[in-house]
Amino acid sequence: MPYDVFIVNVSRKSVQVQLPIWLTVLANTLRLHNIDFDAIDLVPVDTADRERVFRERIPSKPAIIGFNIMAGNDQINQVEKFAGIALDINPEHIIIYGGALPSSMPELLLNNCKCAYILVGEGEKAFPAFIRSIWAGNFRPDNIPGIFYRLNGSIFGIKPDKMIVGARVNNMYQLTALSASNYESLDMEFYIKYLKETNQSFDIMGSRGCKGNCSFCHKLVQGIGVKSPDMILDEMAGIINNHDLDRFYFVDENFLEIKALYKDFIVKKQRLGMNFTYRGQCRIDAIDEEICSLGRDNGLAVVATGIESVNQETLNRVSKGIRIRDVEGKLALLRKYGIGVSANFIVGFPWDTEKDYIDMIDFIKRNGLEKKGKLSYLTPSPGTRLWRECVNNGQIKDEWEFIKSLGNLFFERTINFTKLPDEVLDHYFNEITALIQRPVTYPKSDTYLEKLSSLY
Ligand code: B12
Repeated sequence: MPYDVFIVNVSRKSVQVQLPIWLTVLANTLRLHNIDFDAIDLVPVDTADRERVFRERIPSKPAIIGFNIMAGNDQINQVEKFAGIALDINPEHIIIYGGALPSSMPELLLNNCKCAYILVGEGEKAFPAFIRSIWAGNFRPDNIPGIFYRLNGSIFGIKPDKMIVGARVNNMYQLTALSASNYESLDMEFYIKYLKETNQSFDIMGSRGCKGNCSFCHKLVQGIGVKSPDMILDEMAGIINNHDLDRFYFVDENFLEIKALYKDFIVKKQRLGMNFTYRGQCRIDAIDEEICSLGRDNGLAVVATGIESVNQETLNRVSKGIRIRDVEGKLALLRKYGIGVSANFIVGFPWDTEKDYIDMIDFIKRNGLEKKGKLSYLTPSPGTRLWRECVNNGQIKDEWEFIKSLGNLFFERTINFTKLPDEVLDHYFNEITALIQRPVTYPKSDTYLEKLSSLY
């Protein structure tokens, strides 16, 4: 085994601390594949100490070093900095990037970044296969779908066109034990104490993928993969028993929407006599009496959903596939059952007018959504149709420079697509945000405040 393996979580500029789900999944799959590795999580480390800690942990002997990157919040620049430090220690270190951003633009990143390889899509099978391939002396792993690399100025690699993890069952993929989370490599005390201090829920993943095809959203995989309810409940029981935390947030887009999964989850939860509350996400049109009544009696505290715009024409133009007149009925249903809502809206569609924003304000007030949601600026995110359009029409001139400059993604205006002056768009953004934004509870301990305040 000539190369040791490291997976590194580099912080991003954010007002929140987030436990890296991706790292828990890679840690789990490496263990199941009997591959020894070290996880370096820089988030719990004091900001001023991160570089020193990283330098101490990276060996001088050549190693495989993996980083995750999401678009925005300066993360690409942070990752590049630490990848650069690793290469300073030994230029023969093999750097590989994975996650949403590298998956969305592998060629661009390989041409501009310090990484030698990029993993596009899911990592559960491809990452262990990549490591074994390097161990075997094969530095051109052409037979592993998803692995991209640069050679003599050209880029090689095959993008997986469907989910490659899990077995296909009917229209979906059943995720296996490979996709479970293993938390052993993380400083769980750091993350759990933060959640308790800020009264937040523990992020958990029940499924991956989305059937939607919105122009502004990037999909990591084609298809939907689901964990079995037993697997999900087992992960939840671990958190409840080991950390005395019984509030969860299903971060996957579809959890409540895959009704068979949700019902099965409830039946098994009841059978196990487990007690917890949770927030779940779904499209608003998936909400019905059955979900509400099942949810109310079984811990569903909040449904998070994207309404995006209150203008039907806009919803049609972005292929949202919902009718605004039905939305008010769905919101009323949630109210009737005493289930909270977190509603997401977007401003900045090219054809938006001031009237759209005045209507949005009315809609929020009429439906009691004050302090119950989030507002975003329409932002081109790498790998989306919107991004392509911006490149084609010259709104994004240099893709690499633009990616590096992405700041507080969705909450900071990057391009004004409307015909309104910037000040007018910003004015409505601020006014609607003040109305709808859920209050954020900030931590009190210095250890968290130091990390967050140094960022924004
Ligand atoms: C859950 C989620 C979140 C959660 C994260 C929770 C958590 N604790 O991790 C929350 C809600 C906090 C979140 C926030 C944001 N998110 Co988000 N999020 C997602 C979502 C729905 C799923 C991601 C996930 O956890 N999947 C499960 C894990 C297992 O998959 P994964 O992370 O992709 O990792 C797999 C592979 O990518 C690969 N892999 C990952 N890393 C690495 C590293 C190496 C070395 C290797 C080899 C492989 C590898 O292997 C893993 C296992 O298969 C995706 C949607 C999507 N389609 O991916 C959006 C998504 C990733 N988010 C996105 C964005 C933009 C954000 C925000 C920046 C938006 C915002 N401003 O609010 C913020 C970040 C805020 C912050 N403060 O940092 C974008 C990223 C776009 C892009 N091209 O980069 C996505 C794709 C949404 C979208 N459709 O636009 N997000």
